[in-house]
Amino acid sequence: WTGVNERTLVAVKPDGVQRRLVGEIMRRFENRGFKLVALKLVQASEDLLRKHYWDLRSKPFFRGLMSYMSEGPMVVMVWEGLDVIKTARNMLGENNPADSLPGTIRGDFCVEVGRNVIHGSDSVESAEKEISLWFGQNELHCWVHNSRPWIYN
Ligand code: DGI
Repeated sequence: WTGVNERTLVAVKPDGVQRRLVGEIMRRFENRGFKLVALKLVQASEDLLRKHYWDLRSKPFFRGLMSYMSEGPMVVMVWEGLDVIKTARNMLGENNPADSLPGTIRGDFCVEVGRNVIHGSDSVESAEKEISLWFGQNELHCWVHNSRPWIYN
């Protein structure tokens, strides 16, 4: 069971919460076999969002992105499992929903990059950074997934 402890940060953005997609999105991650280790509803501060999207600070859409992400609460979660970072990105679809295949979250639920419903970490480094930004150590739960032997061989 090496590698099954990989973690990623997934966040349902304010549009996803408003559009009542939280349950549907969580169901997809549960059904896939991933383990939920942290979860909260949060109205992100500007400071937090700035840190989260620091790499995009010089992009022309940055101000719009900050305001979009502040428009309401988000559901932020950490999912754990084998290759979860890459698999979650595949489940999300492409950054631009128009390039996202049907069956992916963005491919099924949105049409515009500026309202693309969900975030997922894109690498081990960004997952670690984002998880520590959004969650305290005591909010990350260690528990045994009792279906583990039926998901991993
Ligand atoms: O990791 P992703 O969310 O797939 O993509 P990213 O880290 O390059 O961009 C982060 C978010 O920034 C993305 O989910 C939506 C927004 N964004 C990225 N490119 C554009 C954009 N927003 C607008 N309006 N226009 C863009 O070209």
